[in-house]
Amino acid sequence: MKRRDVLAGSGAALLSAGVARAAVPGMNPGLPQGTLDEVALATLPGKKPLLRLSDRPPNYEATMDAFATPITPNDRFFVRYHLAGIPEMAELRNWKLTVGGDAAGKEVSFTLPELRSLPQHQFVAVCQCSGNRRGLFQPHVAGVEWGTGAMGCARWTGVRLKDVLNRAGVKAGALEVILHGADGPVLPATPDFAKSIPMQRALDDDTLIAYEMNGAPLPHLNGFPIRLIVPGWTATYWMKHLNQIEISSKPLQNFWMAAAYRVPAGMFPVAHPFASQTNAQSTPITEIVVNSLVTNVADGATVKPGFEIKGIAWDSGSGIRTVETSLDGGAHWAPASLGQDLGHYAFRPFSAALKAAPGAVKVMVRATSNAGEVQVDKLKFNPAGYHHNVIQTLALTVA
Ligand SMILES: Nc1nc2c(c(=O)[nH]1)N[C@H]1C(S)=C(S)[C@@H](COP(=O)(O)O)O[C@H]1N2
Ligand SMILES: [Mo]
Repeated sequence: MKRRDVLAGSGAALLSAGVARAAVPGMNPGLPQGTLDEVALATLPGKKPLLRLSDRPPNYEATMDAFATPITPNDRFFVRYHLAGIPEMAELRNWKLTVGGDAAGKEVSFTLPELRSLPQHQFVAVCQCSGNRRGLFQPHVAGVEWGTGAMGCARWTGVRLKDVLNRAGVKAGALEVILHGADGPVLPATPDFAKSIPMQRALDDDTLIAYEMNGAPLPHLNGFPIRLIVPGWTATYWMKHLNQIEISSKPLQNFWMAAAYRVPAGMFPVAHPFASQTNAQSTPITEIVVNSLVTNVADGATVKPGFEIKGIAWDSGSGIRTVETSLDGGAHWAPASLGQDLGHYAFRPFSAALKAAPGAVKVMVRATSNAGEVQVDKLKFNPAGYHHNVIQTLALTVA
């Protein structure tokens, strides 16, 4: 039996019951065969069916139709955990946030009502796992073999992280803000999940502690009662069940900063480098790369003449300038129409009529950000499988 089956609890029972399972329709054929064989639609408490990649910890991605709207519904939002010790709702209701650390003026704590009494802010932003599309890497790399659904876009409501930090007081030598969540390892030997962000990003007006997602309390598995929102950065910093913040004069040195979530130095240029965690070889993954996804038709489908291709595009927060389609292998590009603008951190819908004669056609789609960043023709290979934003090509038949 494979290790994943052993760990998967009820999933393992299903598999060993000898249920012959066909691959879920619409799954990207570029995923590793083992993933195509094992992934199933499954329902977590409070959620509609999602694609289950693992159960302990729960790693479930959204199905493509969850992206038909630029806001992803809470019950269809993906779920990603590193560790399987997730506190129950009853425990989380007695929640308290403490803020301290060696570069804090004093230690302070907040109950949820106290937090809610601070000035409220909200915006729409994409929450995307660094490893979204890892399963499409060629050659395949180790890690959760995500397809295209380890992401979602929501309206987040909460308070500015800087307002909370200022209650404790930020001393002159403050370098990083360290974030802890209430979840933890099941076995004490596993390193606890803690992350840090640079001071500049922590004091940014757009860095929020959110208590609402799309107008409702955060779902249990998306971080109830509060999580950090670092719009424009990949979701590894978006600490769920946030219960402890340290204002620190030293860089956080743990597995999750020093070994995981790093990309080769210089491979992905960013506007604001994470200097205190960068070395000659590598740097933490931070700003999301420009990307797009066709959401109303899967590779290999047959469509009617004049079919309207629909999808979403997003980047790290400059906003989307254009989405274009090409029917001739990238020699010519035609602009798609952009839809509703929910803010520069949000999914931007697009649509384009497929002007192709009956028969086989290969449709390429690429997005360009307002910062001038374009999706790549060729994968920027990195061993951890991050930042996959290769131009999507769909083989369609018009009939
Ligand atoms: N407490 C806690 N927060 C966390 C994580 C985690 O394992 N524990 N994983 C991070 C990662 S890597 C991702 S991709 C997002 C996933 O957010 P979601 O489960 O709400 O979709 O949460 C981030 N915050
Ligand atoms: Mo992630």
